[in-house]
Amino acid sequence: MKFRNASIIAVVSYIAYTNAAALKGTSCPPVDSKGVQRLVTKNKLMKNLKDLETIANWNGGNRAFNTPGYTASLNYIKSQLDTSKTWKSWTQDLEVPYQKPKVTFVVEGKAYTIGHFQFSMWAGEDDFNVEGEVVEGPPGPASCTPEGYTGLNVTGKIVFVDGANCPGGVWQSPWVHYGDVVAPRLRAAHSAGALAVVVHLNEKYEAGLVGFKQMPDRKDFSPSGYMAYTDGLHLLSLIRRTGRPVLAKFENSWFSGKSLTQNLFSESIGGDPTNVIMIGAHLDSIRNGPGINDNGSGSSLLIALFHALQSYCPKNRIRFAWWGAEELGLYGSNHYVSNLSKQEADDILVYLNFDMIGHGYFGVFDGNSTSKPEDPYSLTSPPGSSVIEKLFVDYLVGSGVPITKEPLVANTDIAGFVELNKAVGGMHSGSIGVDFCYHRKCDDYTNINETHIEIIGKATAHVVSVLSNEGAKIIPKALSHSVNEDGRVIPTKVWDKKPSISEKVDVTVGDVLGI
Ligand SMILES: *[C@@H]1O[C@H](CO)[C@@H](O)[C@H](O)[C@H]1NC(C)=O
Ligand SMILES: *[C@@H]1O[C@H](CO)[C@@H](O)[C@H](O)[C@H]1NC(C)=O
Ligand SMILES: *[C@@H]1O[C@H](CO)[C@@H](O)[C@H](O)[C@H]1NC(C)=O
Ligand SMILES: *[C@@H]1O[C@H](CO)[C@@H](O)[C@H](O)[C@H]1NC(C)=O
Ligand SMILES: CC(=O)N[C@H]1CO[C@H](CO)[C@@H](O)[C@@H]1O
Ligand SMILES: [Zn+2]
Repeated sequence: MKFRNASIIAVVSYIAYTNAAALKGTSCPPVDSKGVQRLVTKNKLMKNLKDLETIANWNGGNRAFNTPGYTASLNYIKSQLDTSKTWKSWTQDLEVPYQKPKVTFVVEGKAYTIGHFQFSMWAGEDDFNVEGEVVEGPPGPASCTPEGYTGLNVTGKIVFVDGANCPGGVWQSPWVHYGDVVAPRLRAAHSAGALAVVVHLNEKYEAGLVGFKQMPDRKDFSPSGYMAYTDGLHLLSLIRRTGRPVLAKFENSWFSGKSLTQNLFSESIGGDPTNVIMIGAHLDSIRNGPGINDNGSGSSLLIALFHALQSYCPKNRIRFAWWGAEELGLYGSNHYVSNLSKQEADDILVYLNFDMIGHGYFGVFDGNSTSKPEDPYSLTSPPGSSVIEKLFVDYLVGSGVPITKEPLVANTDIAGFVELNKAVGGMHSGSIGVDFCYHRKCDDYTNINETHIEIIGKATAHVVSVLSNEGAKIIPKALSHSVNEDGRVIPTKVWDKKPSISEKVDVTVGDVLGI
């Protein structure tokens, strides 16, 4: 009986859907969870990702900020948005500063490829140009402490150290934390009087170094870099075989510039403009690869939802945002938030974020999160966030899907909206430790589990439908506080250490070594 009713409803809503399309928005049904879910399918989600991958392949292998691949990704989505008569779309320009290091390491006339630990807090301040003898450092973990250098005179020399994990260091295969392996070595070599230090990447660190924990202090940061495993073996055999000092020239200089990029938006023309449901994902990739899980997967979900929602007239207005320059430090979303007028800020009811939803676990952002002093990236969830969390959790639990509580962190596009005290939520399926291809070239189409992304897609379809229909009743509205002399809202800093260009971007072996 129940089943029979359900199928009748399904037929009715299908008719409503075709009518709505025919009427081109003159009259159409409110968003219906089941109907939207039906239209968010794995085929559609995967098709968008295939297209984004093709775009990366045609544009030098990535879709990063300030590259043709980003522009092509933006145009690809925009051309789809522009087909709608019931939604309006626009872009927002922003100027983003960036820096690029140029590192050279030449040993007896042979140039070795060196990765720069480019994203320390002091990026840009460490131009150097040194010349000296290259010597082998203490073996293995001994180079993690100053004591390891006992009996070894490295004063004025470039020390080449093994990159094995340090005692107590965390190694989430295949990743190893930068802070755990690199920072102690830089400190130790520096205190032993070395002129410079080059870390020989361990062959086990297939994916490289990542993370921004325990950054070295400026005073510990002597000229430094890392070398790939095979290159390092070559250098070692050279040092060992020549019975005389081996000289190297080690140089680094930074190039700084500014470049324009865009955020892309689309919103329903209909729907209550004073209770806007915002849904965002970042569109840029890192430079090392096509960025299909990170974060093409979130962008794909937004495209699929956009198409699915064309059949409905949202009760509360729905606005999608594809952010630019996230990977450089959340520039796109922060710019958007800080350019809102008081009215525009007040009109936003909630913000949902989707990035890296292609495989791993089913992480739902914690709506009751509190910021912890020991974790500078942790955030306190604004009021209403637990309502959003519950919508996701109830849906997923009801579908028999296991859930992981995902802490609310400042290094996502959510941060700007937390600073407006807006209810936030969304899903995330894990990065380091779950996604072997995180920030690597292999983050391509085949890195996506289509069952996984579909489950998250349908859960989101459901939550967006509920929020579009009842959001104004179930979410407390956060009104903005003060405005500056230009009439723009002043976000309340929840975190004074927001990722900057130097901190946000992970240290990977990628850019330089191309893996
Ligand atoms: C270490 O080497 C430097 C440079 O070769 C030299 O000036 C210094 O005296 C040496 N220190 C010791 C303790 O041998
Ligand atoms: C800031 O917002 C105003 C409208 O409120 C808009 O006219 C202007 O173009 C925006 N500026 C940027 C840089 O996006
Ligand atoms: C979040 O906190 C609220 C209020 O303290 C509580 O009612 C709710 O059960 C909590 N939700 C979760 C998912 O922990
Ligand atoms: C794909 O994801 C689903 C849902 O998380 C999981 O059950 C399945 O094992 C995954 N498949 C692979 C090949 O990992
Ligand atoms: C930093 C990064 O590369 N990308 C983001 C992709 O999305 C997840 C979830 O929002 C973020 O944690 C990552 O920072
Ligand atoms: Zn990323």
